[in-house]
Amino acid sequence: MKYTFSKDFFWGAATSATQSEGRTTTDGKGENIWDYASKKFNDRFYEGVTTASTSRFYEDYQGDLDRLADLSFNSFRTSISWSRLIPEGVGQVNPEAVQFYHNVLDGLNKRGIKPFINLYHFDMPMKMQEIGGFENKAVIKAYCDYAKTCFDLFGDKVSYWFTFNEPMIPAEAGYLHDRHYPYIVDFKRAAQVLHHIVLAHCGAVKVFREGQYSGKIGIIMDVIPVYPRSQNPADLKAAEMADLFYTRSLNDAILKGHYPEKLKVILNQYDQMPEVSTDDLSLIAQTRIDILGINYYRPRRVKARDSLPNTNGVFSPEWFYDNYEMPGRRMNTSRGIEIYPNGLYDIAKKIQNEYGNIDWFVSENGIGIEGEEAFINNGIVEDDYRIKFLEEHLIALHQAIEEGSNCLGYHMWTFVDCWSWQNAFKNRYGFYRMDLHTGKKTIKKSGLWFKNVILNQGFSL
Ligand code: BGP
Repeated sequence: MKYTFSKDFFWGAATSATQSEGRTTTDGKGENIWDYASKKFNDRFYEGVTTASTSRFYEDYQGDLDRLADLSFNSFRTSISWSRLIPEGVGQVNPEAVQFYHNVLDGLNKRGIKPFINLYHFDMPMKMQEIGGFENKAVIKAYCDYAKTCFDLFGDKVSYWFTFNEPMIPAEAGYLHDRHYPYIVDFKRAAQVLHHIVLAHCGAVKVFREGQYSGKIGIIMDVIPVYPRSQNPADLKAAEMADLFYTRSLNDAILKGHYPEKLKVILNQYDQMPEVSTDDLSLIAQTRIDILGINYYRPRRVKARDSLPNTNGVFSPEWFYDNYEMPGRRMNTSRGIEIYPNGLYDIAKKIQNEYGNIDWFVSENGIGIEGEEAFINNGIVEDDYRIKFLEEHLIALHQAIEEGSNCLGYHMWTFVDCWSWQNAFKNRYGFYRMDLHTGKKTIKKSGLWFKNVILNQGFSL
């Protein structure tokens, strides 16, 4: 069986500024929440590795761009670091950062690799966090000004812009689930942050449209498909609630222009409604994106709760469902998540049927494995598990495309092993292995396999 993708299909990989460039100290970069938290709350990070030790993209970008070209990528996503470009979050622009991003963009374009540029990948400048981060409306304004600065500076070199990566995460992980700084646990504040991120997204799109910049603008979202344990009404209800809180809340706002009515009712009932004005709602209603990126790693399986929630505790979407460990599920034990390739097909169908079949692409998909050195043979990581993972996900995607999904490309997470938000270098995701001691980057078997897929516009099985 041959799986062929269109000639202009986007093939590439994604990374982010904080995870690849890292904290550098002599070039005018301001601190962001990760630079701060990985030092101050060092024990929350695997082996205490901070943002100072990443994959050295800042120093080695020319080498990395050559590596991308070696893989025959035609596109590549990274993000601009807000705190590198504007160290205080507002005001003075850092000339060294301007030069650096020009060099990166020129280097990509020169190699025929389309830059997909994201403006925010979890990396709030510390100065902005000190005044409340996205809880404070002034930070929305600062973000929109930063977006305009990026469009003005780099607009003629970028054809695809993205306002945010996984906008749910800074709200959910930073204000409810204690995973990201500022480690606040308070649903209503998380909801306020999420709403303000939606407004920041809308504001940046507005700036982009008004400035008549060339290219397209979109957002990268994490749409975890929800599967109920069974067709029992209680399980179906649990799935509906998980979907409502974690997917439809954001997706409907971004893709349909309004929040789900049912969510408002529940939030009011539990006194968890954030401040939302009619002006906010009309801005959301007017905002449309050109392209959607979808990050997919795992499904979400749920069931009806086995016990009553502690209603004296913190309000949480988990009051309405339990996570379900399906017997027989395939696990990536390094990260503790299920592998379910068909989820990608289901996402594609959802976009096709519920969200107007908008142009989209897989903006992240990948498998992080602990202890990959065990698979090194003759100096190369023989990551057959990653090749299998890719094949299975691409087959699911191919089927959806055959059935009319407007999927324009596939980006893998990631091209060189990189630092991760809590796990630092525990799980490796790259097409290239990074030796943490020497900094040497060596292609893995999956990188060679992927290059062949690109050259052949697909693969046979
Ligand atoms: C995504 C993020 C990436 C990346 C990836 C892998 O959600 O957008 O930045 O980190 O997940 O996850 P992790 O690094 O937690 O293993």
